[in-house]
Amino acid sequence: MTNSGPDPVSATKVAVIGAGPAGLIVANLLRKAGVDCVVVERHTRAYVEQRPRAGMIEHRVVEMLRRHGLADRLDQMADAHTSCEFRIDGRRHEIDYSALYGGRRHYVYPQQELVTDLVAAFLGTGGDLRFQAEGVRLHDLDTERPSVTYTDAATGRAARIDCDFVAGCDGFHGVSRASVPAGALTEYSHHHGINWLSVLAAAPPSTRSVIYAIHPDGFAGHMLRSSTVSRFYLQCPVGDSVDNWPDERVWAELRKRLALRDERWTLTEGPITEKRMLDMRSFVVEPMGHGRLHLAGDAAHVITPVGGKGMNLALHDGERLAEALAAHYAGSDALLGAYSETCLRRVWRCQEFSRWMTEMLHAPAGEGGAFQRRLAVARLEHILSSPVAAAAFAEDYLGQD
Ligand code: RFL
Repeated sequence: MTNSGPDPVSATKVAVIGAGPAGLIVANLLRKAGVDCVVVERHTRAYVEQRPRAGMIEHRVVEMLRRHGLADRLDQMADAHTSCEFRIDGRRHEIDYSALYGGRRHYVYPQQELVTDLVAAFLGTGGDLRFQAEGVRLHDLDTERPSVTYTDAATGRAARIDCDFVAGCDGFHGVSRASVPAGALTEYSHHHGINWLSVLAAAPPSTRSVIYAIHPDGFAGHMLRSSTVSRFYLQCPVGDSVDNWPDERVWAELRKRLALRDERWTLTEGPITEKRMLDMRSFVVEPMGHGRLHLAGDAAHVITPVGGKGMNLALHDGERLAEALAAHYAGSDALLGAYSETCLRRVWRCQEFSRWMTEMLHAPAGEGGAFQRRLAVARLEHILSSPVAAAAFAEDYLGQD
């Protein structure tokens, strides 16, 4: 993109909406396959490269990034993880999931670092990525030559991109899914009946592996991001607000819910840099596209952070979509025809796993939740005592090949 902005009218094969993990993997892989594409992104480059979100990348996804030469910095910076810890009633139980699933590992690498790498890789090979594209609209999706219009916020100029396909990778609130005619898609949604307070802190991790704590006052999670930053989660009632959670209350509640009964363990605290109330809901749309529009990532499905699957699904969709579009230009539409079904199979598997894990980790506080808490503990004890159950957990948690 130049300072004078893009040409008012341009043509490409694939217009990619959104420069998140899904859109950027589609764009990078299409470029590698020699398929011309243009990416339009609503925000600035600095914004997308600094937006903290996910942090756990599956082994399979890292291998895909390596295959395409997109994992150099990840390989230098990411920590590989092989186990996680559950805390119930103040006692810790470690699961060495890697040993249970062929030595596969998780990689802790913040989402914004991956986005930074994928933006650099795309632009570095001359890719056309247009930031600050305001008012994006999709047209003629039912025809063989759809188009995308927007206004370049930096110059105020209107622009149009004519294309063969649109890859809708603009997240849950994007314009792509909303552009599909009413009734063409079936939506499935579920609210899990809890909220999570999500906290990002400039605090070194107090653990070597992720901690999931089941406590009578609610779930608490300690996630890893880097040597200087940690993410924490606290279960809250639906309708709760960030305003009810001053920093002192956050730390007090984390100390209480994560505490160990018979061991010394200290929670390292630090300045809180982000606090958000997460509405714990799941959503899937079927099929993942309409006409010449194909949806990928959060544009087609959202999943709670339980199990760390959202970004991994977005990258999986993106890989499948790029591969299918490349095959189309090589003369075969079989992969494109199967795209939605292929992705949805993994999406529903992950939704089921995430829901299962949500039920295990949460129970309503107080007397009403006592029965469910016992079920949650029984479920966890099953994984901890049965090698078969533990192996099934490991396969889902690490991501099926
Ligand atoms: P994204 O990342 O939302 O990117 C969409 C991009 O599209 C742009 N956009 C538009 N551009 C043009 N025109 C429009 N009208 C547009 N509307 C939107 C946006 O600016 C953005 O750049 O979607 P994508 O690529 O599908 O990626 C999905 C992932 O970001 C998401 O699933 C994960 O972050 C979910 N998630 C986690 N996933 C994991 O795999 N592991 C984790 O540990 C994990 N932790 C998390 C998470 C999500 C969280 N939040 C904030 C929802 C933790 C949190 C707190």
